[in-house]
Amino acid sequence: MAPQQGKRLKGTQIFRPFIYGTTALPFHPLHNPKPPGVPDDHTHSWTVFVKGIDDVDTTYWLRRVQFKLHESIPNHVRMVEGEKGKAFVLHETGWGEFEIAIKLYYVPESSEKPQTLYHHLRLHPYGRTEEEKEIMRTTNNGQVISWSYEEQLFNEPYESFYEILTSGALPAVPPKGGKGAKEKLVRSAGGVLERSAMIPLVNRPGQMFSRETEQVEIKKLKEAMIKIEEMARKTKDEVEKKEKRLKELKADSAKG
Ligand code: SLL
Repeated sequence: MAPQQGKRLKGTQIFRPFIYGTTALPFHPLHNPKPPGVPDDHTHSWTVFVKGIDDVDTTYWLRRVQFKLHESIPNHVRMVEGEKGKAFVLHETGWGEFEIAIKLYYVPESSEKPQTLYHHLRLHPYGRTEEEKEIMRTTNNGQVISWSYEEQLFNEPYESFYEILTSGALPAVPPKGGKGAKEKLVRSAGGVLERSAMIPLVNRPGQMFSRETEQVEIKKLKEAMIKIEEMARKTKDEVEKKEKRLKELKADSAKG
């Protein structure tokens, strides 16, 4: 039976941002030497992880994470327990890409059932174009990064869980203010970021999810939209021209 949680907070939703994904690196005698005992056919080392945005602690809502790897991997179902301020992470080696099932187990106070996410392990540079793949080969020291930003939404949380989520938390939206209004992130003595749902304003190395990234993405989408509208207009013009020409031809042939 679920512990006593008080009542659910009607009409309340609360979210916590997090990141999950994989980072892979090919073995290389100099840059990434193969550790002893790794089978000959393994070509890459890789990690899969779940962590807070900007390395913020997540263990006050996320208790443990189960990673279900490819069945060819010994002991392929792995449970990682939360450690305050640390990512949920597995380090592996292998030769092939596959889908990883990532099951999130929440703290008991939440009374939430576990939820599963799926992530495709990428070992090889990927992208829509050769150019994108080339960028991947030549940046981040050749690491193949496949990370996703996600928001965990708690819908109508129990009162006691809401307390846990919000005690020491900062507002999700930074306070509006003059130029000097800065986002302050609360760090405990150990340097652990506390219960923040804040999305960083700008990128830092290894932290690519921020308002800045969001703005760049929005700009890209807007530009793409303008391009599409232009293409649609051109096509429409061409169709109109052709219809006109067709009419003329028909009129001509009617004349005999
Ligand atoms: C593929 N369908 O053919 C995928 C399977 C399996 C990857 C990939 C084994 C590691 C180990 C490993 O990398 N398996 O034996 O520890 O690409």
